[in-house]
Amino acid sequence: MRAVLSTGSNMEDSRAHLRSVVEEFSGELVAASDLYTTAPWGGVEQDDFLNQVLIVDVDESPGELLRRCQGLEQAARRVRAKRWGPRTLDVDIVDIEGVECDSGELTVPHPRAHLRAFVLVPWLEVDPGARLGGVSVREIAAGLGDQGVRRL
Ligand code: PH2
Ligand code: MG
Ligand code: MG
Repeated sequence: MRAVLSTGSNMEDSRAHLRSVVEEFSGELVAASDLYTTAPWGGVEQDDFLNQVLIVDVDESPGELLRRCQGLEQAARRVRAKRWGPRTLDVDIVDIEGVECDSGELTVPHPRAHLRAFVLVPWLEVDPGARLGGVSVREIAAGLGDQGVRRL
């Protein structure tokens, strides 16, 4: 099962937090984007984020993948203080090939991915032909304009 993950951090050693996800999936990694510095999305005043997109090929169900992502967030001692606020590590499932689900626990494709250049721009770097809900990611990203996403 091929999945697109978006990772983000704007607290502590953000590079190390993002690296922990690459290491967790090292044997299943298809592609990893460069790191991007990104202006905070969502209206909360906070430090810029570091974001990355990973494409992984895993031998597990969407629910199992979700729990693995949550385990990584817990390992980074993530606290859910504020919606869209600062975090040590966020690991989101953006898309899973051939899967659509809305279980309350997990919604795939990610319901806000199409609004977030910090997800779409790194995704395009590793998969220029990417599609989200049947629509070209390149076209969606072009419609968003400049959200302050810069490749490091
Ligand atoms: N994550 C959020 C809210 N806002 N902004 C950027 N630039 N990057 C993020 O990863 C991010 C955000 C909550 O998931
Ligand atoms: Mg998120
Ligand atoms: Mg999340």
